[in-house]
This record gives sequence, structure tokens and C-alpha cells, in this order.
Amino acid sequence: MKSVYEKSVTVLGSTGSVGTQALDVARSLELKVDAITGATRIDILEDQIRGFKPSVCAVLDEDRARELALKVADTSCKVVGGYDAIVDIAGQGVSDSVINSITGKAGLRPSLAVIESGVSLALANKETIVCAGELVNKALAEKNVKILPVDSEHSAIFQSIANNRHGDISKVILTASGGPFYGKTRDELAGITPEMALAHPTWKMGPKITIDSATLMNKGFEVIEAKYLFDVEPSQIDVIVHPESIVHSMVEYIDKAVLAQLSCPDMRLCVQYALSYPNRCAGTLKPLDLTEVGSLTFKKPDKKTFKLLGLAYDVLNRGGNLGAALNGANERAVALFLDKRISFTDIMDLVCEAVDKIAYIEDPTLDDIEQTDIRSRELIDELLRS
Ligand code: MN3
Repeated sequence: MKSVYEKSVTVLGSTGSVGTQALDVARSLELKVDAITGATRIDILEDQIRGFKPSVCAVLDEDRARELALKVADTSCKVVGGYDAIVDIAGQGVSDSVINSITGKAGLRPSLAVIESGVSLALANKETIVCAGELVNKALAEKNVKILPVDSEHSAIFQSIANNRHGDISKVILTASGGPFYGKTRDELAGITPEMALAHPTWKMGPKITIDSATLMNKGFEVIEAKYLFDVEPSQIDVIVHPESIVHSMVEYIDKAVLAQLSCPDMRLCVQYALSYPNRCAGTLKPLDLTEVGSLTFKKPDKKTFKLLGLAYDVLNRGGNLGAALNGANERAVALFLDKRISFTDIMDLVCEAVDKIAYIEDPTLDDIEQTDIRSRELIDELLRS
């Protein structure tokens, strides 16, 4: 087996929060970076090209790709533009692992391309599984490829399962920070502005996932993610609020033993474990001093006020194309909220209504999922006008 230090990586979505941290990890593990991709932020991409010397870089925005090509003409990095170029890079099969830290449903086709190429997928893009859990699992089985979860909760569950028998798992318990608005009533939530919602107490993340954390949609997505990653039933997935974000999630076994993974909250640990698995590397994380933390607290989530968490369980129980509908509707609603065109509670109401209205497809193809995504976004706009 190759030592972790000789491994190479491709980073999809390298300019985002997880992407930049993935490159920090690549630097500390001395991994070779084969390729990077980004949407628009070419200044960051230019720095990354100079620092990590990838042989290719894709930019979603084609005009920006041309600008970047001129800026880095003195390097040996080839710059390509457009969504298909990103999917091609995802599927080129040259790296030992590909980390997908693209935001939103745009991460789905790149994830499938990675799996198709037979390379292990370090997955930070949870929308891949929310939209197409069944299709993804089918592709993984066909190609005999593994997903290494980067989401901190799923990384914790993955580590807590280790070599235990799957049949001995009785429950997975996802922890949630509770977001900045834990304990608020619906009336109090109505007046929340994007600025208030973007100030997350523990994790520093991009705007989309920060809003999803505040509505608990993110936790709902993680419930869906858990079912497909760990092959457990919705009734075996619990969520508990743990504001300190030290216990990253837990697994309960049939003998009622509970195993958990704890650490200071730092996404770089999750990325590093996904890239170095099955080994562990020293890295840069600060040690956890529990006497400094003092106490760990746990509370029940409020699924009634934060109804998108409850909706995620319904969606998971009904399956089909509803995950894609939930994600599409939510992406559109969050964009409208960030644009100050709808209120915080409108996000929750509109997403529930849109999922309710979508035409159900039991066994969706990739094309059905794409269509459901488009239709669910349209439904949000139609509901807003009505
Ligand atoms: Mn998470």
C-alpha cells in the first residue's frame, strides 16, 4: 500500500470553506494536488494554482476561466471552463481520492463521475446523497467504490462504527449545534435577517450551509445522508442538540453501548481522516481539553418550530424523487432569503408546500432527478407569486 504521503488528490470546489481547508490538509500531509475546480473566485484559484501546482483547473464561469487562463499563462496549469469541464475533471480518474466540496445540487454529477471512474470519493457535498441516494448507492456497488464521509457527523459515525458488525447497530445519533436560534419561537424567527442567520456560533462555513444550519434543514439533510451512507432505517436515526459541538455524533449498539467521536470542532480533521483513511496522521488540530470545555449538554430538537427537520424524515420515509424536490426547493428558497426577498420562516413554509406539490416518482432516473430539481425551484417561485 502507498504511504499517505505519496497520495494525490483532486479538490472540487476548492475556493469554498471546506475546499480551502482540504488544501490546508493536502499541504500538511504533503499530498500531490492533481486538479482543482471553482465557480467564480479566480483570485483564490490563481493563488492555489501557484501554491499547489495542479495540472488542470476548471472554472464554472467561462468568462472568468478565460481571465484566469491569462493570469496563469506563466504556469503549466491548464485552465478549462464550464460545468461539463468540472464533471470531466471529477471523472478523470488520476487521483487516489477526489474530495467533492461543491455547494448544492451542482455537486451531484461530479460525484457520480468520481464513482464512475472507480476513485474513492471524499464527500462533503451532502446534496449528492439527498438528491440521489439510491442511484449513488447503486453506482457505488457496481464500481466497488467507497464514499468517505467528510461531513463531521458522518465522519464521527463512520469512525464509531469502525469494525463493529452492521447488524449490531441499533441507532445512529446525530448531534446538532442547534444553530443560532435554538429555543426561539416561530414569532421570534419571523424577523430574522440574513445577517443574523449568517453568524453561526461554532462552525465557520459558506452562506448556503449556514442558513441550512439555522433552519435545521442541514440536520434534515444529514438524517437523509445517514440512511444512505450507513444503511439504517429512518426510525434508527436520532437527532439531539449539543451546543458545544464536541461530540460529533454517536452510534448505539444492540447491547446499548454507545460509541462516539469527540474532538475540537475543526473540519480539517474530517477532511484529513477521509484522505488518510484507514490511517491517522498527526495533522494540526489542537488537542481536546475536556476540563477546559467543562460540561457537555444535550437537549431535544424542536421539530415543530423547525419543521424542515420533521419534513426530512417524511421525505426519507417516502423516498423516490422527494429528496431532490426537498433540496431544489430549499436551494431556491435560501437564495431568495439571502436576497432579502422572503423571510426566514418563509423558507420553511415554502419548502414544505413545494415538496407537498411535486409529482411523486417512485424510482427516479438521473433525468427524473434533474427535472424534479428544476420543477421544485419553479414551484417556489410560483408559490411566492400566488
Ligand atoms: Mn454536518
